[in-house]
Order: sequence, then structure tokens, then C-alpha cells
Amino acid sequence: MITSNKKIVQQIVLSCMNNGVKKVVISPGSRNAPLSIAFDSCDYFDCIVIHDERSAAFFGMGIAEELKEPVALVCTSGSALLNYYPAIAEAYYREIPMVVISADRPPEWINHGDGQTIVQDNIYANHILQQINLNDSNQNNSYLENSKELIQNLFNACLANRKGPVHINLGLSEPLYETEEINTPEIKESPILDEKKVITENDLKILKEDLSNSKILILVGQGNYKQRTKILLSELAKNTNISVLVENTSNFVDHQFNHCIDRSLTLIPKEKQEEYTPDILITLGGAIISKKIKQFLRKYKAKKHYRVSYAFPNMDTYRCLYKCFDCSVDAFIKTLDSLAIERNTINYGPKWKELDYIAKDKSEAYYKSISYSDLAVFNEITKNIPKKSIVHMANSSVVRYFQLFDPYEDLRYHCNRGTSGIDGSSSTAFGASYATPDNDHVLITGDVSFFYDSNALWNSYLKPNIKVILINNSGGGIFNIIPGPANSPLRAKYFEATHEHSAEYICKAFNLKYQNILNENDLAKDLNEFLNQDNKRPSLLEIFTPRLTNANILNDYFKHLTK
Ligand SMILES: Cc1ncc(C[n+]2csc(CCOP(=O)(O)OP(=O)(O)O)c2C)c(N)n1
Repeated sequence: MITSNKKIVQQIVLSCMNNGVKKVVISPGSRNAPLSIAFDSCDYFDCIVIHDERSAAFFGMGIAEELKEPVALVCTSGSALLNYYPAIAEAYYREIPMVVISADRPPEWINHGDGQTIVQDNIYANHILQQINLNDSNQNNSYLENSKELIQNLFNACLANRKGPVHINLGLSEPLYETEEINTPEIKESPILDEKKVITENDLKILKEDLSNSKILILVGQGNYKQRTKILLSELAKNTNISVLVENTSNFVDHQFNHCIDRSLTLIPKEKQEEYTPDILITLGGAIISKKIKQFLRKYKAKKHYRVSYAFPNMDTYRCLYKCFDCSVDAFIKTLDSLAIERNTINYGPKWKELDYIAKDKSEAYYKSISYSDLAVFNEITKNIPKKSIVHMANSSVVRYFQLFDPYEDLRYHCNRGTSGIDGSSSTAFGASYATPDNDHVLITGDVSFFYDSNALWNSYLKPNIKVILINNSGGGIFNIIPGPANSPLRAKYFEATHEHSAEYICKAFNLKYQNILNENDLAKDLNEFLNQDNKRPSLLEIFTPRLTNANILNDYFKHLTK
């Protein structure tokens, strides 16, 4: 095959191949030309070209999350790699494997007046698992052997139990476009050594003592767990000493769990809150969306909090962390099951579940009474998403409204909750939809999030398998809801930052099929038709809602629950 004549570039490409990278997102540039040429020369890779590096990185992250495989991002020097940063931070907190390969000037030319040159060394310092600096000035065998080992160590970090982004910064000198013919390399998969972590006998003993005759609250955060884990957790939840609270991003659905945490919490009268306080809190998985549960558990503290995670062992969200088990959620649930915890001595799980049943009935009654608003629209959307779809929720009030509705078992829910940014939701969703073209994907987004990331539409990889629902409430509606900005005289200008834009012409520019809904007439019908239509291109439904009444209807909902 004909590839770049730079040996270090050939080595990087080979290492990607041997470590399971199949998709490479490349952003155009000259300094990275040797990498583009080398990846392109190898049929093994699917090379995706996206101009805007911020969008490219989120797109790649969407693929990596969906396929559970490392994705490589390739960009040129200078501000290009700074634009990767939002997605790198997101991947870091979500433990999504990504390999950033940035081209750089040769080291002797940094800060000497060359164009498109910044200090790239360690640029993602606080949000990267590992980074290395390589360059093409030394092509001798010992440098290449040493680099091969460094690259493999980097992949080992990227793909270990705690996954995440890693960075190769590569100084490249001119000429950049020269090629040579080499033998097509064969894949020799590098074994990634997954350390099997075990919980010590002593920890098991303490755990068993702590769990006996205790009110146990298991709070499950964001993740995509194994089916076996779900079954074991459902089995555990039959024990009335245990209450399991989940959010839709945990992708756990079971009739014994509380899926709508805020809805349930609203029903607890102040004087009874202590009855719901757990003795032992166990948290599994990633981020928790509900602010209310964080406030509740910080105020009504458990005696001990056990955390299960490979990452951030000192993260003390509820200010009562006792121990973090450095093992998989799967292994931990199995361990809990094997402990044969005392059963059914405290009516704790059903007590929480009762709240859920009451809140659900009250909610249904309220939805029947409300006028056209964000809440009314979300009520219709959640009922109409076609079975087996993959649901991408943008941040801000979209993901929060969704938490008020029971999730469906046959849907999969995603959201960028690593950093809760509004800057890459669309690109991430489009990346995921590209990765699994046989699945239907639905992105639900607010207007600010959508316009912010409108370059997500600027690529040729969008397929008809994704539908976008854009809730246009003319600004950051969340700021009308959360206490603080909602009562500020500066709200409309600085927080909500109102506007009157529509997505119609953006859709025209990027060849998306566009439809809109302006009021409640035919909302349910139009929404249902939109979600079930067979399209030849991606489509977008813009639903305009009244910015000034949305917040009242949501606030009244919570008041209604307490009546
Ligand atoms: C990158 C980034 N910038 C700013 C914010 C702060 N922020 C949070 S929500 C929000 C408004 C989002 O509005 P929209 O997407 O229209 O959703 P809505 O609140 O109307 O549901 C902003 C600016 C953020 N989360 N991320």
C-alpha cells in the first residue's frame, strides 16, 4: 500500500489498528497531512472528515460510546486541538475511550513566530488519562521501538478498567505529503490487561454487617450496564430493606425501582423526611441528574456511603463517603447478591415505591388539565417515541423534563452528563446515529443547545435514521425554572438570553427535512406522524412553546404533587 513516508506516523497508525480503533475522525489541515494520508491508505479504517473540530470530537465521542470502542481524532496544529477540549472533558468524566492525535510543529519551532503554532504539550493536562509527545526528527530504530512502547502504554491507559481520552502530540516537519509503498500490515491485536479487582474478605465482612437490618438505598447513575447486572439488581430489589432509585440515563427499568426521583421526593412531607433517610447509601455508575436527591442526601446523611467506580475514588458527592470499591458495577452487584443480606426486616423499598405510585397517578391527572407548554409537549414526546429507538437528550431542561416521565425498557437513553455542556449534544447524537445506522435515533434538544452546535449538521454523515425534535422556547428556558435567575430582573437578557430565531433556514442549508408545530392543535397527531414517518434524509421538527408560561406550568406541577 502507498502511505506517508514518515515511520513514526506508520507506527501510530499500526498501533491504532492493533488496539481496536476502526473509526477515525479527521479534521482537514496540512500539518496533519501525513496522518490523513496514512489512515486513508489503510482500508481497515473508516475515515470520517469533519471540518469543525469541536463538532468532530463530539461526533467521535458519540461513535465511541455507541460502539464501545476507541475512536481516533486527528487534527492539525494550533487552535484546532483546543476545539477538541469540550468533548475531551466530557469523555474524561464519562470514561469514554478516545485517542487524540494532534499534529504539531517540530519542537524547535514552538514559540518562534511560526504560524498556527501554540504550546501543545500537555494541553489537556487536567482532563486526559495520559499524553505523549513524539516527533519525526529521529527515524532510527531505537526511537521507533521506544515510541511503539510509549504508544502501547497510552492505549493500555485508554482501554483499562477506567477508560477515557489519551493524547499523542506529534511534531511533524516538512515535507508533509511524501509517500512510499510498504507491505500492508497485518492486525496483531494487543492484549489489554484488564485487572480483575476483588473485594477483600475484610471489606466483605464489614459490608455484610453494615447491610444487615439496615435501610439500604441504591442510587444508580448514568451507564449502560450488562443485562445480567439488571437481572441481579431486580432480584435484590425484592428485598424490602432495599430501595433502588434510578434515572433514565442509567438505562435500568424495573417495576420495583423509582425511576422519577424528583417526582417521588416532592411527595415526602418535611416532618417525614428522616423516615426516608438511608442507613447505607450505595451509588453505582456515573452522574446523577437530580439536584433534589443530592440536596436530600446531603441533608439527611446516610451513616455510610459506599461508592462503586474505577474513577474518582475520592468523589464525595453526599459528604458521607466511607469507601469506594474499585471494581465493576457488575462484580459489585454479584457480590451483594452473594452476601445473602438479611431480608424483609424493614419496610424501606416499598415505602419509596409507594411515593412513586402516588406521584404517577397525580401526574397523569395533572397532564390532562394543562395548557400548551414545554411540559405538555414532553408528555406527548415521551409517549410517542418509537419502540427500540435510541434517545439522545440535550442538556438543560430537556434532560430534566425527561426525568419526570417513566422511561421505557425498550429505549436507550443518552445525555452528555459528564460536564453537562450544551455545546455538543447534536454532534454526539449524530455520531451515535452514524455508528449504528440500523437503529432509529431521536435527538430532543432546546433551541440554545441546537443553535450552539449547529455545525453538527455540517458534514456528510447524517442519515435518515435520525430525527431531531427541537423545543424552541426562545432562549434558555431552564433559567425561568431554577431558583435564582427566575426572579432576577436581568433574567431575560443575561440568563435566558431570549431570541427569535428559527431552525428553518439552517435545515434548508444542510438539507434536513423541516416541519414545525406552533400550537397545541394537532400536537399529538403531528408528533406521532413525524416520529413514525419513513424519511430519505434526516428530519427536524421544531416545536415552538410559550416562554412566559412554561415555568408556571412546571411549578404548578410540583405544587399539585404535594396536594
Ligand atoms: C457550553 C455551555 N455553555 C453554557 C452553559 C450554561 N447553560 C446551561 S443551560 C443553558 C441554556 C440552554 O438553553 P436551551 O438549550 O434552549 O434549553 P432550555 O433551557 O430552553 O430547555 C445554558 C446557557 C452550559 N451548560 N454549557
